Amino acid sequence: MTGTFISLEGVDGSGKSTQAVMLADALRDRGHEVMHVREPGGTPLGEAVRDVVLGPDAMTPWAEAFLFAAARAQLVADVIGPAIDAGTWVVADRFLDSSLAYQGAARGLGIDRVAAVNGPGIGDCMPDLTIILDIPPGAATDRRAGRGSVDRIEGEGEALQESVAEGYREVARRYPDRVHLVSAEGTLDEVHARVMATVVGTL
Ligand code: T5A
Repeated sequence: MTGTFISLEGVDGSGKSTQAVMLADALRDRGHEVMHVREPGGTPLGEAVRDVVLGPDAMTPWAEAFLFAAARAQLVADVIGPAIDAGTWVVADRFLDSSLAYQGAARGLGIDRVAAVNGPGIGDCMPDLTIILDIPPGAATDRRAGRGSVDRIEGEGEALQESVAEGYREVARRYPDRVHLVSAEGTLDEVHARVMATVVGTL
């Protein structure tokens, strides 16, 4: 028996981290073994990459893409792959589609080229379901307001987030069987209900 892999995606501040925790808890309540991971991170290498890639030092778009891909390859090998093989459900706060939307679309590297770079590190370990939390970037920025620190990518402002949002819409058009857009507007419970309806309706 293999597990089920669900990834949550969206622009910065769309509510992914909050909804990932709520989804993991709801799946546990239904009796599933659940692992919750975040990207970049989830392994010692991944956390070190997170510090570098979200830190203040400038880097080229391809350097950024390779760093995210390296962290992802380690997370798949050490954590997600073994968990799926053991029958565990995995809820991921970001996965490959973040790289497709941010580096492939918004940075202009190309969705196909970024997918190709990530392919060897991921193999066949792809999500069974990807939920993109869809919200106007301005509303997501408002949600993040008052949190204090801003990382390098968040600090680039709303124009980048608009391009990311368009990138996610393109990803959803390309992979309609796997990727579902879910409105992230409304209360936490309203968004959670939409997420659960999508999980139950598609898996
Ligand atoms: N990145 C990442 C790439 O460019 N390429 C990649 O391949 C990968 C993996 C990651 C950054 O790296 C980039 C994308 C990112 O810029 P991060 O710290 O993980 O950095 O950044 P985010 O994923 O954007 O995390 P955030 O915490 O900023 O946003 P979330 O997770 O979308 O939102 P969340 O849940 O923390 O909520 C934000 C705030 O809104 C409130 C929450 O309480 C919180 O205060 N909120 C709501 N308020 C009202 N109504 C709701 N429905 C709400 N939902 C949440």
